[in-house]
Amino acid sequence: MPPLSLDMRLDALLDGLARSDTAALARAISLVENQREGFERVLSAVHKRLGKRGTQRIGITGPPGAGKSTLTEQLVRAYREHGLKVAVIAVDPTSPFTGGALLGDRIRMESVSLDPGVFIRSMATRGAQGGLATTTEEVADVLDAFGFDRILIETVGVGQTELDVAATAETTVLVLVPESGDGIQTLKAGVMEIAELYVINKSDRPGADKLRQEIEVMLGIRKGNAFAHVPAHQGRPAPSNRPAGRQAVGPSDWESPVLTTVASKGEGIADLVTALDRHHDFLERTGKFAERRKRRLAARTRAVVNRAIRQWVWDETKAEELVARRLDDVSAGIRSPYDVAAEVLDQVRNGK
Ligand SMILES: Nc1nc2c(ncn2[C@@H]2O[C@H](COP(=O)(O)OP(=O)(O)O)[C@@H](O)[C@H]2O)c(=O)[nH]1
Ligand SMILES: [Mg+2]
Repeated sequence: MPPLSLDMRLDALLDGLARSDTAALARAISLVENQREGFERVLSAVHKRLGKRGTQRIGITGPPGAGKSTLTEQLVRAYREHGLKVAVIAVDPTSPFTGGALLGDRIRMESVSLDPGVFIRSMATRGAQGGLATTTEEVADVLDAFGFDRILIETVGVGQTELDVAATAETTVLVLVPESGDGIQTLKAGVMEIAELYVINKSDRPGADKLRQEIEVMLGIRKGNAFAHVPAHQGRPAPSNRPAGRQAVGPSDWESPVLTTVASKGEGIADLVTALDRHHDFLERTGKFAERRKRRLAARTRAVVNRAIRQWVWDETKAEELVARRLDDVSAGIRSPYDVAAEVLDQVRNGK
């Protein structure tokens, strides 16, 4: 028999996905993760099955050791008890190899990973040209189309890449611990703002209540004097001590709840599930779900164009050759990288 053509192999893969074959799912994810030939066709085929079933994508972010994996495992259990199928994507931008630092988490998740209604996948930087966030989102699409009801995206920490990854989910949970108390002011700008839900895990330890109050004050949920020193925004008096720029909460606003959990004992998980459902309903009810989805699809289309252009320029035009030819000049200071880049662009524009 002659070897199967790429088209035939992709057809078989898509058939397998349609038949809910888990082996096909694993192959499809590898194809997408490593951007191997034909991955765009798979994603394109998968797209028409998205956005119809009310799948929830949940980002779980926070400093290392906060208990994200423990919490994720508990959420998986809770959702399974509700009869929902759950996928977990564990993302580690610091590890060059898939699996690396997350192996420990994987082993711990074995209690849930033998369940066919659960799918766990680690992702690292490998193959993620054009951004780990885009690749994560594409893998989530495959899982979504396959029929998982909840997709949990856990990151190892709170670096920029991890925040970008978490932002691809429509609900982002920031997990902190009582020990974070002294640190929340020093957390990188953007970390505290990203979350729709705050979880203070390890609340079996002292300081959980204090941290909750601090976060609530910071969010403007609770009156306090944490922002007393902040001048009213643009001369307007800040209503009820809300931080400048934060509006009073109306029906179309979401007030991020601050929950406490003891993930290692399963405490507070039911409330977390309820809060996650509430946020999902909120997004649907206010039309923000559709709005966000559209925004993300526009961003994705741009990202795909960027990735394709980049690949095309370096793999299929003579750009690389020109760079190599000019390197001695650049090194000697005769030409700058900017001169050469302009020359590359000219060459590409002229179809060479
Ligand atoms: N005391 C206490 N320990 C916890 C709790 N949740 C998780 N841990 C422990 O904290 C450590 C780090 O948890 P892990 O889930 O790996 O954190 P991650 O790095 O954020 O994923 C593990 O030893 C957990 O058993 C909790 O609620 N209370
Ligand atoms: Mg972890």
